[in-house]
Amino acid sequence: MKITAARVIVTCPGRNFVTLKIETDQGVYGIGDATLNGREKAVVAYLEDHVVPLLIGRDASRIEDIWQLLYRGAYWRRGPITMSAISAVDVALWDIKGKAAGMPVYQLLGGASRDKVLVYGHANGADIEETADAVGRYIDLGYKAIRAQSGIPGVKGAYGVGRGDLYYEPADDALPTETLWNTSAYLDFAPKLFARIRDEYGMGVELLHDVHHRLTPIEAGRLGKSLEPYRLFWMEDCTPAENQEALRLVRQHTVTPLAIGEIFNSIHDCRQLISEQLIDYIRATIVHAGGITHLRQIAGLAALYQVRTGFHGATDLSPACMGAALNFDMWVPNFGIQEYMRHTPETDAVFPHSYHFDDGYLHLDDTPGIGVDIDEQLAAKYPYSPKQLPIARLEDGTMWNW
Ligand code: GCO
Ligand code: MG
Repeated sequence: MKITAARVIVTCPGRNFVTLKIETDQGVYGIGDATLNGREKAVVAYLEDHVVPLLIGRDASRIEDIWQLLYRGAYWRRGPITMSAISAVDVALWDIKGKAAGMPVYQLLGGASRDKVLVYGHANGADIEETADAVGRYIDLGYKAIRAQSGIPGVKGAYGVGRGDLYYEPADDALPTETLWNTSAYLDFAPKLFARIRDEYGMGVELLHDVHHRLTPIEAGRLGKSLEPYRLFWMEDCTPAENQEALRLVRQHTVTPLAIGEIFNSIHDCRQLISEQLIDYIRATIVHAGGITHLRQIAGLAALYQVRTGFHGATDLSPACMGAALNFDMWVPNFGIQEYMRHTPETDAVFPHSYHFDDGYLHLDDTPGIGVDIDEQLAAKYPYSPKQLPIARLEDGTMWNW
């Protein structure tokens, strides 16, 4: 089966998505997500200028060889742009292989290890009361696991406070929104938030929290310790994790489970975190970490150390990524949880998909491939629109981590 064409489709049904579509001489095609939030055009150029010309005429069934060609052959390894582009090719080829075999991708990986995929949703509010109410609404919707984020008194634009309840979206048009950060206010506030939520809803729901790279290791240790009474499922991205060793200090101070990795793009970003058991969940995901082919290696390493998967699944990862992730989640032995931020109805219409939410889980059917398509005519109605993620500064103006 020969690759005859590969095209990059950019669409903005509320937010930008980059999709690679690969066509073959047998009429079977596949799609893969290549969206890198706020830096979308860099991946478009990488794909169009440097990857697509290499694909034409190749055997679409040789997924591993094409992965190695794009990784080794570029000479310049790793990095989010390269790895997002490789991922898009990889997923599109798995999609093709599944369609050609008449099987969902999880069957090709080794078959289902579970019947359905546990997900967590995002409850957020401007203050503790609003956030507690939002948690209640997610419980009513059937969610078994809920991430809670709240506005913090004295912190303008705290991370995670959305503009809508079900459809949180942080990116803004053109220039980045400037937010403020205050670590002391946050460290005092966060335990009060979770005390309030546990007080109202008891221990029967899993609670998660995203620190979004804001703390130093010793601060993260303090936060984890202060949240222990509320038995979090995980505390996410407590420090920027370029320095993997730093997590040792956090571990020495808390038994709150740790999840890291949504901005990682290679196994080398998390090798030490995993092999020293410095984290409990690895969040690297299909679109930014080299596709199904590379995630299989990361998950295999993680399994040796009882680290489980918890893939990133924010709205800036397209339904094509979600379809690939869910197929992976159905198979991977050391599955933990899958993040699920609902896409808007406009996005769902551009990407018809076979997965659906019911009673706290996402469910897949037997649709061959990744189970997600793109409606190109509809996609064309939503042209690219420049977007930027917010930035954060301390009160004296110092740049901080958003
Ligand atoms: C998450 C993430 C997102 C990111 C976003 C950036 O845990 O879902 O932290 O909210 O901020 O994906 O593009
Ligand atoms: Mg996160």
